[in-house]
Amino acid sequence: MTYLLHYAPDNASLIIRLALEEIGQPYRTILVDRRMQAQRSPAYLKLNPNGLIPVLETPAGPIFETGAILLWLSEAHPGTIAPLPGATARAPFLKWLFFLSNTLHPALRMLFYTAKYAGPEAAHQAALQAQMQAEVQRILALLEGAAAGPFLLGAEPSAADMYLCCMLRWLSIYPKGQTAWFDLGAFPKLTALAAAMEARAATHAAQKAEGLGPTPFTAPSYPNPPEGSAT
Ligand SMILES: N[C@@H](CCC(=O)N[C@@H](CS)C(=O)NCC(=O)O)C(=O)O
Repeated sequence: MTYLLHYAPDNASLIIRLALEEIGQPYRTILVDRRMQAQRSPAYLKLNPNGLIPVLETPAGPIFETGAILLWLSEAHPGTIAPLPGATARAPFLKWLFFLSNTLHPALRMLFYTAKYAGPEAAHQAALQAQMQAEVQRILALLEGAAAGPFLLGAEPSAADMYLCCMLRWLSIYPKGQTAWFDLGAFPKLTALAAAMEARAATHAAQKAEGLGPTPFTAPSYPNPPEGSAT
């Protein structure tokens, strides 16, 4: 069976693409055209009633939620993108995976979709932006202190690194024109982690597929994808 990844360029589906590339499993992709709001089409809502990207179609059915997809893939392909159950690094892996998914990713969503959370008032939106910027700085300082190096858990990359590097990328470039507050260089271990992930063949494949440019994590630029658009 070939997996089918419902994706939009430079969306959270990028994390799943990196994981599939690391696993080395054949997969196909299908564009969710955000310019047409295809994530809200009846057909897509049957796959993910939240109308969010990504969805991965698997023999177990369609899975949504990035963290859940990563965990499912790590179980379906043991020893590829996560420490095995029972290994010393398994508990830290789960801890950081859930932390990224439950804490950092929602903070990014509030930065990127501020009106959805703060409503139409400019002052409310500015307050939420400021609060989430401070929250992201706190989270990244915590990860900077915890990262074993070169990857979060040590010598081997895991799905948690793929998740983190994509979020570091997005913080550098989104929302357009509002990223002056963010400086990856303030976090040397996370910068080294991003550089280590950038050197991997899986990243090169994702760069090519989604037009991510030469340094997608350490010094990202806006994508120039062969199809679709990021927003
Ligand atoms: N909790 C979701 C969040 C996914 C998410 O935020 N996806 C964004 C793209 S990166 C999306 O679908 N945005 C479209 C929209 O909000 O309409 C997950 O982990 O998969």
